[in-house]
Amino acid sequence: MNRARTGGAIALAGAAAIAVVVGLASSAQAATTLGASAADKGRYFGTAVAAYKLSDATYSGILDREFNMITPENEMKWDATEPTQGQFSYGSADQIVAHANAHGQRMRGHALAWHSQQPSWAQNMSGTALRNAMVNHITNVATHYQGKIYAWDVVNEAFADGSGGGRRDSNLQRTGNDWIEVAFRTARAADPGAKLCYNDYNTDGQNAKSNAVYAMVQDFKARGVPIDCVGFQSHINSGSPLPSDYQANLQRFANLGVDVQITELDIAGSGTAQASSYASVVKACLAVSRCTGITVWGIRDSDSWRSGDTPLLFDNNGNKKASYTSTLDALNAGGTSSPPPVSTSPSRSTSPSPSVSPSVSPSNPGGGGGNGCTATTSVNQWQGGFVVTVRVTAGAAAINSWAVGLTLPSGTTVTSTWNVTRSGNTWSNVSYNGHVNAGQYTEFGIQGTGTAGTLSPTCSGS
Ligand code: 9MR
Repeated sequence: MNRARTGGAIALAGAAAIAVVVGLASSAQAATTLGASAADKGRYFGTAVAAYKLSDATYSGILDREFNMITPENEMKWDATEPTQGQFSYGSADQIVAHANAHGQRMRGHALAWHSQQPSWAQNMSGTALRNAMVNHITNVATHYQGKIYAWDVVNEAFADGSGGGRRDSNLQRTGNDWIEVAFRTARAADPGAKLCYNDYNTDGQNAKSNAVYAMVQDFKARGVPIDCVGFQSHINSGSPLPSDYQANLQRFANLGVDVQITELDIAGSGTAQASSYASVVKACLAVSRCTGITVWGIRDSDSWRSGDTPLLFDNNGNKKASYTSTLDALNAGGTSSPPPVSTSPSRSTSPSPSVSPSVSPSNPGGGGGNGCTATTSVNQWQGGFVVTVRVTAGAAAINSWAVGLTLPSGTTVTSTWNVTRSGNTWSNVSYNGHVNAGQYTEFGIQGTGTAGTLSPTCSGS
């Protein structure tokens, strides 16, 4: 039924011997699995995986043949990993990570902070208690998987649907608008090598919701909040069709200086219509150099969260559908652009002076003067905790190292820092951010408990 072969394979069957030889030679060059073909383009092809299905030989057979990236479908969510406050449970997620390690697959982590699938103890929390619980959760989970995750969905689905273009109301949102950037800073501190993504649905074309996400990413990049990638879930159906500006939307985010990834692709339908939509998504990703990979949200139609829509690439028996063939063909047809070189180090925050000034407050005037640099601080304060972002701006000449004098008030405790080394009240550059060009800046961060108050940083550079 769905075992239709490509035109090339059909041609092989009826061809003369010499043509068979030629045909074999060319088909040996085209990759025959999704993962291998994506890898030829410097990208990955992944799937969501449920730990309890790994013992199903058909399921794991397809997984290990076709896919080189895995997202746990539910096993890394808050309810699964911290069912009781402070007691972490990693069994099912660890099982998936072990499978990935054994089969050369990489991992996308999903998801550290989300309004949904919270354990009941967190659902019942608010304010400082919830904020601190979120930070503790992210710190523990990202630390447990430190070095094992290619990219984390740090925050999932934080924006509202519809034309309003604002944040979704949730218990996390009510802890303060800065909850998203605190989540990203916390994740960066725990696993500096993981790419940190914001992930959402109905953001696949330009609309009020994706515009709001775009503005957030732009703001984060301007202020040095660590964000590396944006995930576009791409759950496509008749109520949420594939937008005509899908590629353009990916591109405009990429132009902000983040990777883009298609994170939960499924397309309701069947036959050639579905197959053609899958090919369109693949082509769009290949055409955007910072689109680093595609993940489908399950393997067989029967594995889908909405199996009635038959939205995946394999039928219930594990046979390849027409959509599989169109996807592989589109991958093999290839893009002309490749993604940027893979880097395991965190993105640097050194960048030209932004036109956007920090929107957090208070922002203290520069301190120090002299010796080539000034330091300013922006404080995000919530009840019981804070993040201080310190900006080091070079003067009229470039500097190769810097040290900021900054004393935090008594009663505060530093819980994490990023992009800096500390010795008492002196905060110095790390290897990758000592050099700052004239008039430009780099930023580092300090997270802690207590009240940061008004800070008076000094700066010396050389
Ligand atoms: O596929 C997941 C399903 O098994 C869960 O029951 C559901 C619970 O919320 O979450 C599904 O995955 C969702 C993903 O985590 C976030 N984006 C939407 C996905 C489909 O609902």
